[in-house]
Amino acid sequence: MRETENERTTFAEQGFLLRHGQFSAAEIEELREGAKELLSGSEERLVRERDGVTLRSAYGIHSDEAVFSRLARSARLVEPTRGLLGGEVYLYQSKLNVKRPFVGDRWEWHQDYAFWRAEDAMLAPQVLTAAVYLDDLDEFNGPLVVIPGSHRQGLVECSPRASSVEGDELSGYTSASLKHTVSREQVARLVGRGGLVAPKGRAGAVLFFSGCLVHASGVNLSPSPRSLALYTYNRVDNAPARAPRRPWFLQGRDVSPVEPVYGPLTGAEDRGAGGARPVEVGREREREHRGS
Ligand SMILES: O=C(O)CCC(=O)C(=O)O
Repeated sequence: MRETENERTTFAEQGFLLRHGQFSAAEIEELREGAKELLSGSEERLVRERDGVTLRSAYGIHSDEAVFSRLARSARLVEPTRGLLGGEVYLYQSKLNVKRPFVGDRWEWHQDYAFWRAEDAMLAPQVLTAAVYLDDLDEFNGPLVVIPGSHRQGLVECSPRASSVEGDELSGYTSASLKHTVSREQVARLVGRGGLVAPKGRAGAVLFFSGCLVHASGVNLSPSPRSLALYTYNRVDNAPARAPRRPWFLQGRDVSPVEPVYGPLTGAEDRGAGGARPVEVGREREREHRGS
């Protein structure tokens, strides 16, 4: 489960690492069932496409559904993450991104760390995201597309866009019109050096990618759905010092190290270890955020 030296080198050089077959068909089935619940959950944390109807994302998924809570602590995500980042980690953000057949929209070229630095004052890019493939990702259904090695440039300059929807600050972090994007000139320059890769894989694969990796994804042209569960882990010693300004589901509050849970996500095996317990801190913070 822990990363090999080869994998560490790949991640350091390329900024991403794809592991196939990390979750079984039964586990993926349970996650897909759980995803249906998430997408009918708290409206405050659901994002829709520009048509205002089609679902795009659900945020704070570790706090809602037991199986997504167990996934956040699965050793299959946490162990390699600790190894790749070189220290204890805490959960910074979690979300489910869905691209519906034919209508799932793009994500513009960006670096995640640009958001976390500008909006949350995160100290350094000691942060990565583990994207769990809940569907097969191919060239047709809007896979992530990355520029290998682009993370080694650090933050690429970008000018923040004003809120894309008047009075809706969150849309700049979650919609198809992002606040911090990488310019076409910069993308062209970086692609000239590193090329483009769409890490394709079957449901059950996991893509680990650096907070500084330049990435994007296109629309879903196909009749197949495309869903990703994304968990962002930050190194504990890299937690922002400033009091959080964004809601808990964009910037995690609980900076205690995630204890990895071993065993399958399904069944009772890992529940004795607290595996089925939703992460309560999220809910407490939600109440706090709402002032109730
Ligand atoms: O779901 C996608 O295709 C892209 C997600 C993404 O770029 C992100 O979460 O930073």
